[in-house]
Amino acid sequence: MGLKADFSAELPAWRERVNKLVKENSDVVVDQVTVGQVYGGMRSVKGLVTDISYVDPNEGIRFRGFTIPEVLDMLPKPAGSQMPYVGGLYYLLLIGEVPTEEQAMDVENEWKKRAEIPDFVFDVLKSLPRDSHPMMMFSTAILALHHGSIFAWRYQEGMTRDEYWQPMLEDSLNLTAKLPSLAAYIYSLKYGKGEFIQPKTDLDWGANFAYMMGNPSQEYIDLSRLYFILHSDHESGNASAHATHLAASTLSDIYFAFSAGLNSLAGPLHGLANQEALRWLLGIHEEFNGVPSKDELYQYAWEKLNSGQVIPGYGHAVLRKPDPRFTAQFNYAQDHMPEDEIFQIAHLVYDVVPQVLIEQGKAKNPAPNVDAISGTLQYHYGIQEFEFYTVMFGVGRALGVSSNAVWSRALGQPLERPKSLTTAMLEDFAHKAK
Ligand code: NMX
Ligand code: MLT
Repeated sequence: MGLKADFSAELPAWRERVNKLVKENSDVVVDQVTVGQVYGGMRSVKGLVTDISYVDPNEGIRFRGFTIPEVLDMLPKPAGSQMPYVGGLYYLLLIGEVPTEEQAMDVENEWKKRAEIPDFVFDVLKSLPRDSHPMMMFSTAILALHHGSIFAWRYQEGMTRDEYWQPMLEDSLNLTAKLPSLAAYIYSLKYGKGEFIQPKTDLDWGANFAYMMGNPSQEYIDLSRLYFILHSDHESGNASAHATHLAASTLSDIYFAFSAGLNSLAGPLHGLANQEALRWLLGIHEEFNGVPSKDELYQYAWEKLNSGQVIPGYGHAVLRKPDPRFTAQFNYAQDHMPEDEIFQIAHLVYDVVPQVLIEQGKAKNPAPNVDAISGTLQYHYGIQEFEFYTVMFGVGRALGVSSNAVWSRALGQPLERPKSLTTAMLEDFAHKAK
């Protein structure tokens, strides 16, 4: 059938379901908004919809209804590999069903056909100062790729709203196909790693990334697949997904929209926390000349909090238990690198920091999120330039946000435009409520 035909087959039932829901229930109240939420980053306000993933505060992410262990177990895997094809995950996110090996390979093959990056994108990257943050380089390169947007071109030519999803899917496949090479190219250019290693046509998307990063070991190939799968989606309210959705809701194409998403991923409260988390673990290693005792770490964590800093990798806007994306990477590290001292520190931090945050009494969630451990594994496998980790987060995140963007087009989701109020109006609400 192929991905496009499978998507096409899913669509009529979804359109009917959504049209019926909205037509018959448009006035049904889903949520109320408090002054605290209006001034508090809209935390927990239910105002978005996606069927691609859902984050339960206690259980964590489910992709299309499946937990992370289920996804890792059910998706087709290359022979001899512990982790599945990333193409299989993209199929699951887009179509909503677990793919057969043939369907997963269909996505992988589409990616191979579309992987070539135009030369001018490399020229743009080469023209940037070498001390640029790699997230700026990545986001700039994505914007440059807009030049080839099929959606933008078809929109100018004229097409019906029902057709919007088709060029959006084409663009999304074209975009995601290029990301492993683009990220690996930025890595080799920025950190002077010598001649860029060209992708190999016989490797899958995840394996090619590991190969181009200069570590084609089976362990790093599997870790790369795991990393991209785990970072792909986290429902639609997180900053990078929401920024992508907001930008795309103006009918801008996926290149403009994903670049917007990346720009929000680049903040330390979001994706950049992974580099900060590793910086903090390495700082502990340096301070104590190795792995500290529990008491020493307890004191150190308090000093950090007392100096007004956050503990990177801990806390979450939605989650209230350890993030299963943390657990999956923690288990991988436990299996493959238990002797690594930075991992041992990450383990100790996991034992000590939640208690410190509970005692401080501010964070609603004292548990680790995905960023608490991801850099530790990358560092172990030789990717030691930790500014680069958010680029890798972005490569993974593209899978989720582009799947959402295609579905938004397919279901005719409108321009997003919530209403703002003034402080005086909120004071008035407060006054009347008393
Ligand atoms: N260390 C210190 N203080 C914290 C932490 C933490 N890890 N987490 C929350 N707090 C504080 C927070 O700064 C806030 O303080 P104040 O009232 O003085 O403003 C208070 O606890 C209440 O915050 P919450 O409601 O628990 O968290 P919120 O939803 O506002 O923010 C995060 C969520 C993730 C931004 C926050 O927990 C944080 O800053 N964590 C550290 C950075 C991090 O790990 N970010 C990565 C998130 C995951 N990702 O991949 O994007
Ligand atoms: C994410 O993966 O986007 C982060 O965990 C942040 C979030 O969900 O708010």
